[in-house]
Amino acid sequence: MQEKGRSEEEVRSLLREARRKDLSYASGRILSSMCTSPLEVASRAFCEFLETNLGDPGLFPGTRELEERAVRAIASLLGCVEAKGFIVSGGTEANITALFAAREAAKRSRPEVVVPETAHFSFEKAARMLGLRLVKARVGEDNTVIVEDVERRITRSTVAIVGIAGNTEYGAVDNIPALSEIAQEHGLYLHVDAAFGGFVLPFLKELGFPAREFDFSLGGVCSITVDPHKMGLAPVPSGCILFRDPGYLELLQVESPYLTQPRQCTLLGTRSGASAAAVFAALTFLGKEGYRRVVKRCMETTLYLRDGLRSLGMHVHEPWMNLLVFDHPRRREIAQELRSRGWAISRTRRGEIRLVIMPHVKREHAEKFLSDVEEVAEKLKKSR
Ligand code: 0PR
Repeated sequence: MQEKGRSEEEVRSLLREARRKDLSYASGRILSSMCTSPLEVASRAFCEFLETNLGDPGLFPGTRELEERAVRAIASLLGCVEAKGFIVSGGTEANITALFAAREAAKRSRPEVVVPETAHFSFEKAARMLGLRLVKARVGEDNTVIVEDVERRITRSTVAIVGIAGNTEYGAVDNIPALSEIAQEHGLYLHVDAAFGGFVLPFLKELGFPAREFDFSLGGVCSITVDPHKMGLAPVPSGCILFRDPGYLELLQVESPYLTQPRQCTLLGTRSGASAAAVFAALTFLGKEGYRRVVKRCMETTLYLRDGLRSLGMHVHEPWMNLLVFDHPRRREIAQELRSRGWAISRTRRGEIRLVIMPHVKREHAEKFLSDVEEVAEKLKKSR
């Protein structure tokens, strides 16, 4: 660290310089991210609550109330108003919290958890931290977990099974109703990772798209991860973990006698009240109607891209939500060319090209993307 501080102007100029190197969602060129520009009202809320700390909620009872209201709103969206939980830092923390609770509840000497092989890498982190053996169940052609394979892998050591409502690579939604039945039959904990799908699926259904059940309306679902900093349009960091039975929270409790609350259940100690305020602001500003509109627009753009890419000869997987995966024999060169033209795209583990159509991806960006794909495909044809 340098000895003397610099002027605010100098500091700000250094910050601007760094920021210029970043990509921006507003450019419409980020097609690889599950995050997006947060709503203005949520960003403002975030800034206004910067100093608040929900690790010591007695000092910030107003902010704590906003967290409770945000949690209640998400719980009611996901089929159980009574579900309890927290606004956390994101999907990773939420998934770790859920598996922590499941492990504490089951008390097995060599605990195992069965996850779809498509599970996000946060489960790998959770398993390593919690001393859980991660047992991977196979997925079928549609990229959803094969339910019979999950059941086959259950042993006396299993403490939880996991289903994904919107998996990271394909947006595919596991057969959560079947997993719920299995969980109930075996008396097992079922966690649903709806980090991405939680703010999409409830609205898809209302918009008339086919959408599988995934939430607390299914009796076997014990906890759900959902990320406001993905399709909830809240700033990073904001995730949410919900438990149907508040008893699970008690299992996570440690004593914090010198704080304004004598017990704490979250993984983090000092934690952002700004996230809670921002999530509350986003939910309250948009309401269900607002989210439905956002999802509708994303789906229109997704289907527009699907049709456009198909007409250009790409093999496009039928989208489950606003996430599109396509393939072509020369996919590696196509991806490379598109990247060199400034598109941020990602690839699945199998090598297909993956696009996440977040709200910052507008129709005009989709049009430009398709015209670039067309040019790239033409160019490749000639270079054959
Ligand atoms: N569960 C699922 C289904 C996810 O897709 C993700 C993240 C997580 C859990 C973990 O959430 P956090 O990253 O909030 O802890 N999915 C994205 C991914 O890994 C995250 C992401 C977001 C990646 C923005 C890139 C990016 O630019 O692909």
